[in-house]
Amino acid sequence: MSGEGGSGRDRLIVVSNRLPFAFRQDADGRWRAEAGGGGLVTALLPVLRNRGGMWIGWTGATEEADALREALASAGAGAGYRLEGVALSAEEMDKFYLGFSNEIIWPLFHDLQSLCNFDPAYWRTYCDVNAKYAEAVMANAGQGDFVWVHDYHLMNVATELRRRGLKSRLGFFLHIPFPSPDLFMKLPWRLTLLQALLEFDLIGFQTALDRRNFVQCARMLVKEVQIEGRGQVLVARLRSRDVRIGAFPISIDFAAFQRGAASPEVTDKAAELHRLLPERKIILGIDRLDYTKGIPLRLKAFENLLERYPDLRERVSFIQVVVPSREDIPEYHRLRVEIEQLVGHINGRFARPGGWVPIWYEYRSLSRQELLAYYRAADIGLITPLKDGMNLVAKEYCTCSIEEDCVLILSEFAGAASQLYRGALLVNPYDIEGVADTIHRATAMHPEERHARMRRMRNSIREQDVFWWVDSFLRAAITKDLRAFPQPQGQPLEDVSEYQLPF
Ligand code: GDG
Repeated sequence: MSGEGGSGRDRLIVVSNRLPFAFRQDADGRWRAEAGGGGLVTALLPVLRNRGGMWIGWTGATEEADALREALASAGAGAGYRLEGVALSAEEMDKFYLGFSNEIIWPLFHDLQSLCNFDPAYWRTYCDVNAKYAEAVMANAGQGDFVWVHDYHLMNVATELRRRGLKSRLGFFLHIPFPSPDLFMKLPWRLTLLQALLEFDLIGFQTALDRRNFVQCARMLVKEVQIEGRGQVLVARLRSRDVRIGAFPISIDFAAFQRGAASPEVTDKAAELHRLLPERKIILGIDRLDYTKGIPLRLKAFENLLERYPDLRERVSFIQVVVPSREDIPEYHRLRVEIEQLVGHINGRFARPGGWVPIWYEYRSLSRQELLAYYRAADIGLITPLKDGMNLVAKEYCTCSIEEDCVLILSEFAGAASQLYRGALLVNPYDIEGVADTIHRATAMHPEERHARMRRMRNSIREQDVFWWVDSFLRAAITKDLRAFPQPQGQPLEDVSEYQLPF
């Protein structure tokens, strides 16, 4: 089967929870594909097209109709690679996606153990669903193909593939953080899950800190494991085989974002925002609705700023965009109510009749053009997650600030901090007064310092864009000599024993 649909060489098979298209049914019963234009798709597209490849994932539907299969085939033909749908029932979605993935792994891996619901039924469905994805790979992969599995929904796929006898090389990338041993040890299925990850040939993390956490858990739980090496990719030696373990900070298509931000439409929209908010420093927060993003604490920090620095009243406007996400989960609904109450409270407290309203709040998804205009217009990017795998909004904000005349305030607990720490003002998102003081400092920063900091960050994102990320992951999987992998620039050189926070 190797080479089918491609150039005859070994193919890349990408496996992720969802396909990069959302399939929706029209009133007349026809399925329509909407491309989800995320950075991952853009980055993988050239490789999928050149090597020939396939993307396996859930279609977004709970049925397997012939009409849906046709829509998959035609969307794939248009995209230049094949799409293979995995069908999930409503119950599977409930226990595998909402349950195990989002009520256990998501909060635990973001250090929020109190939000976990360790229901044993979730684990069983998680394994069954991972087996379904593995079946879809088995039906399509040839022995020479490289299978690249993405994210926390699918950590058990390699176990299921090996059980079925697949010999292909298997890679895995975790988009979210990997927790410290203290937290990981709470997971009732910790050993099985860790061994499942070690069935891959290459495991990729966002940062050296995530990788260090994983290595420590492996050392605690798997007696025979020996970790060797320095630099970006380490080797875990097990009895019968080696597993590579790397840190690969994900990134964005720098050139595309920069080009978009410089377009006349975006330039006009950004100028319009400044016209609407004359003489104001614009502070911007953009997040998916999620309790990991730290939105309520950020609002409290902004309130604290207005309280303690009254001279900034009427001189700053805080635009907070919250993008709807996982709305059917009660925890997320409660979070939305909390955010909206806080916004109402702060605006009620400080707004001037007929004049200044401190927080401009939007609960919706922005078009790409609007998103770029907001980035371009903002004087201060305020990105304060409690914990985040990387946080691409931070990188996109810097990239779109083409005048390099603005400031990024970034949580130390975002993966992006390990790359951007030499340019961003780093904050502890739990420190309400500290964040308020940092916003104050950003409003008063000298233009020369603003430029120097922004330039440093933009250069680093330009050098390590999303194409660099794909390339370094795939090279780490196939290269013989790992000495070709020095630590990426801007990140601390370390081996596992001497890791320190970079700031
Ligand atoms: C997970 C990890 C990791 C946001 N608002 C709008 C919009 N966006 C786009 C942004 C950005 C993406 O969504 C959000 O990416 P983040 O990285 O910030 O966060 P997560 O969604 O939590 O992603 C994260 C990431 O995976 C990749 O590995 O960095 O840590 O949690 O690209 O541009 N796009 C549009 N309108 C919006 O209103 N069009």
